[in-house]
Amino acid sequence: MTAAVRTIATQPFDDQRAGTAGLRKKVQVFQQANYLENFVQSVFDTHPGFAGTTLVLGGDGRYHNDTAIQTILAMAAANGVARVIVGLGGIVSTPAASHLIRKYDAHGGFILSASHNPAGPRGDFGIKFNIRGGGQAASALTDAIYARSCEIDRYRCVDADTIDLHNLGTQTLGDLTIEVIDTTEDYAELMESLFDFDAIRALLTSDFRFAFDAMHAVTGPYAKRLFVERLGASPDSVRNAVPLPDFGGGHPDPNLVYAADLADEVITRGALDFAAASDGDGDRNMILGRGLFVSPGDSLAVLAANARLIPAYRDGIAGAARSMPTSRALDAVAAQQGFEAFETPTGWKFFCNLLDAGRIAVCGEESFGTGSDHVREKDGLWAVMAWLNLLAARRGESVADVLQAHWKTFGRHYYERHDYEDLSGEQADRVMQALRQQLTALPGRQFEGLTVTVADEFSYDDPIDGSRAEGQGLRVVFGDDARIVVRKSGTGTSGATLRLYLEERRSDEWELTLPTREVLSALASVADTLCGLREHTGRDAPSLIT
Ligand code: G16
Repeated sequence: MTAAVRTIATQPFDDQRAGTAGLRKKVQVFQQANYLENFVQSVFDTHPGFAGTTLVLGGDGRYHNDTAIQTILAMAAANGVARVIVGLGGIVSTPAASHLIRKYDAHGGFILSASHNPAGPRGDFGIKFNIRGGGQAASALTDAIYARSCEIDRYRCVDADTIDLHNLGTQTLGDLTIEVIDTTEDYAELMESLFDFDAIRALLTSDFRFAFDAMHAVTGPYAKRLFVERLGASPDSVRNAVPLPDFGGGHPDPNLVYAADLADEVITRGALDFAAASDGDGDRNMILGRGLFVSPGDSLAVLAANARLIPAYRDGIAGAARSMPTSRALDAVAAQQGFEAFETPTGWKFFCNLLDAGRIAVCGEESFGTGSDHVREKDGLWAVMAWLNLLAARRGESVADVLQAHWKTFGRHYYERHDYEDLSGEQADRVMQALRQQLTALPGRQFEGLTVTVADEFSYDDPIDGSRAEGQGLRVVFGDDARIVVRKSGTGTSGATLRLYLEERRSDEWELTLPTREVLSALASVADTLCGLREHTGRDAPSLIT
């Protein structure tokens, strides 16, 4: 049955430019009349070829997820989409959405999430559009969508009753077919095609003490399906497994601050052999081993170095990539093992061309993101599975054993990120400017026994499509020994967040297990001297250190 298409007049909003990963705003912003509609119609208007194709739709289950899905379904029907695949309950993790787009050859997908940001009526909401192939829209497309959103004067929708998202099956809305599917099944199958399930099952059903914390966000159902149903882990090993609209009032950012209880259990009390957590939309991961935290940069380097232990990479990897602020632990592995290493700007979208071209197989970021060429998003559960596969293959070795052997071979890159949150835009700009104006004078100068070899503003020329991204962060490099990086976050929803990244490499054996804070304190002082952090922010300390 054809549903009548209505054309609704609207006025543009001037703030729909995508950040590092889509459009993220307070829920109240998205609740304004026509706000979501304008953005979605701008995508339909800008990106050709939706008519008669498939779209993937879902989100991390946060507050406003259901309402937004109903709106997008009514608009998809009016814009000629033939089929929308929606996750049961409207829930699809970001990596699972990327997989579904690839598996069902969809023209693209809308992923509704503000990642790890808190949820609820006063929390954050977000939307991003992923293209055919599963990757995030590249900057050229997000710029075009933004330009369209600045001039939009109408959107299309059909009148529709509420679509039932809570039962599996097929419904129609005009000429649109809506399929509600259980995406955990597709995702578990994908994992089974990559990893040694028998070996991981043997590990998880032994006396190995394991826990995964879904933080009341999207990964709960996926983790239950994988670890408990497929791999035999005990049901209580998956914690906080029910996705809640407000994430249980928590902050589902898997790091030592927001997953402090788990960290205490594993690091301080040594009560588990291995534990992990994921974030709101399931793309981030934190890895913990008995007595220690695995920094995201180390995790990426260890997985790249041990990739051959994973069935999907048994022949080795062609290359790997990290974002510029991510520690150079990966580069040390690439240099020794002879694979290509790439340094890209912050934002997973910059990995996608390299993944599509087969130039890299694994990639990762300091912001707790790790992934591979199996999808075009970072994938929290993939990282957990990769570590479990590694530990199963190196049976008898603990996470600490694996890390110590790694550092002995490649050196250790001590690493910290200091976030200054809720600054004014001017405060953040003053810090950036203080450093920027010294860049040309820095090479050759010495600080705390370290000599500056390079000081610049990072730009990136994509080797696949030739596009150029400029202004991607300031970096002061002290050869292979250390680095200071400063940039402004592109994911916040209030004020400006400044990120300071500190990295120092040590390779003598006695220096491999020092407290990170101790190693990096001199470098932090150098950064303060160079950027005038205290002076320009008026803060004595960062808001958050990860
Ligand atoms: C997003 C991006 C990541 C980026 C992170 C932090 O992750 O996908 O590539 O590293 O934000 O970005 P920024 O430093 O600009 O705030 P997520 O997990 O928030 O979608």
